[in-house]
Amino acid sequence: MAGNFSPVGEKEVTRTIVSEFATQFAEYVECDCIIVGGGPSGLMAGRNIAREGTKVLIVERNNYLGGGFWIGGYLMNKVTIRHPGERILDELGIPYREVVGGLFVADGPHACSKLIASACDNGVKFANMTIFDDLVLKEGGRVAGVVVNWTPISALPKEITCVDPVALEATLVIDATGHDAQVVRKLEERGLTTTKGFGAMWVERSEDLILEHTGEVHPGLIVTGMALSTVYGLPRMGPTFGAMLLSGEIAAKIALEKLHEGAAEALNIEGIVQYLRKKLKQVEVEVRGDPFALYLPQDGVLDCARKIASTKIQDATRKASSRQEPLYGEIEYEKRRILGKTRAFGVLYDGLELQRLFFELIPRGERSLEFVHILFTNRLFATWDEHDRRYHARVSVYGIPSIISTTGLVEAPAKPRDYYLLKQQYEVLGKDLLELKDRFKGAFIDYEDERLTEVVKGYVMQAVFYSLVGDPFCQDSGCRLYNAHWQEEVVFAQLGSEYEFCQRHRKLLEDGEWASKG
Ligand code: 48F
Repeated sequence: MAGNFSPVGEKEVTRTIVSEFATQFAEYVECDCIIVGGGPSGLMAGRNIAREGTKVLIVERNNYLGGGFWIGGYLMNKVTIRHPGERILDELGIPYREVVGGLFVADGPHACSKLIASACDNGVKFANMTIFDDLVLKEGGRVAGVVVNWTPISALPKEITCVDPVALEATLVIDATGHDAQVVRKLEERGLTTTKGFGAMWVERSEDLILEHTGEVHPGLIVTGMALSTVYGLPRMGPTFGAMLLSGEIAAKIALEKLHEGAAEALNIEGIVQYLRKKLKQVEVEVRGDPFALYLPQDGVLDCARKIASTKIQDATRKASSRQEPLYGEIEYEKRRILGKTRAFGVLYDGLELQRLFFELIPRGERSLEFVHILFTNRLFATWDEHDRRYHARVSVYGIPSIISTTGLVEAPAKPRDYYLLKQQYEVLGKDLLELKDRFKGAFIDYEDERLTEVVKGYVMQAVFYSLVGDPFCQDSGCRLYNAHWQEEVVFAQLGSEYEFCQRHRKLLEDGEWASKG
């Protein structure tokens, strides 16, 4: 007899679990942010970071999420919050009651489940029953991910569980493991930091101190919640949770600021437009805005995301002849980027293919050299060089359209030779690379560099000259059209030289019969 439920059987159920889990896991092998610990501070941080469209994974060793937030203390499930923490209860829609002035109480299960639900609603993904085991450390000791294993494996005797862990990469990691401060402790084991161990209880002081100390403790690693008391020797606080929620909120703010570094924000488009109008008097200059928002129809987003994902360079030493079909996660990532919900980190694209894609976004009637379409992006791209048979990062690719990369400007031209020599030493010694950058301050263009707009003007002029005379470059190292390969050359050509353009190019600009629009 037919039942009420759909006629699907065991195999479909199993296949669904396996494939859905595998797809999600594969996607989250590379994240913007990994949070270790799904207690109140980790959940709050994750919720607020994911709310901005950022890719966040919470790694939790238990099956259940929530850490100590289910229970107030002494196995009693009423949680207390001191003012101003009730603001977060309001934000999450958690019912509560003021008991005495400034002290609020809520039901643990209600508060905790609402916080978990809000994290999920905002797009946080979870790897539960997953235990943090170690860190991924890259150049200069920067934290670049976590090594994890299944929790049950760590609980079994070694002789029956010789199972290697796996690693997940992230731009940022947050330690939200509570009193254990497991992530920071790993750094300590490696001699990269020290922890003090948490102090005795003092509720009135500890909450403020936790908020004050929330922040980055090491490049790429932020700490939130009770882990801070272990790191800095702050008093423990007992069963009150306002500081956990507010510390998570602060950690999210700091993480988002860090994640936004390297974006094109520092570029003053209006300043560039004024410059172009001054230099090219007869030319109409127009700012169009985000080409995806303008020219990509809603139903074209997925296809465009797939195409962009397939321009990703997997290996800088292998020329990609036929592109592989990108993974689901890579397409989703590009979709979020197109919709302006996240940014590119560490992804390298094929510049010429990217240009071809952007070409398709240009209105048909404008696909000629009469129009100088210039597109700014913070995507990092590269072009293949037959000489040494590898891809090289580039600041710009000229054509229709010309694309200029703000991250390329930082990453593509080589830094001073001494910098690389010292960098090797710093890496061997595990020293802070930021300190090294400080030593070379001004010698190269960096993220959020206030000289960025000025420098980009030269690249915009290269794009203009490409359209005008078919050659964007000049041999004169003091001319803004010089094709610089070293940062020192960029700084000289764009900022240091006594003249802007060489005689020939200046004359071309002055005499130019500009018929094009832009
Ligand atoms: O302990 P926990 O709730 O940390 P929190 O967010 O909040 C602290 C309060 O609960 C309370 C307090 C203030 O009122 O004193 O203690 O700072 O949540 C920490 C989470 O991290 C997980 C752990 O299971 C818990 O859910 N965790 C700890 N170590 C690991 C881990 C690990 N190695 N791998 C994965 N998860």
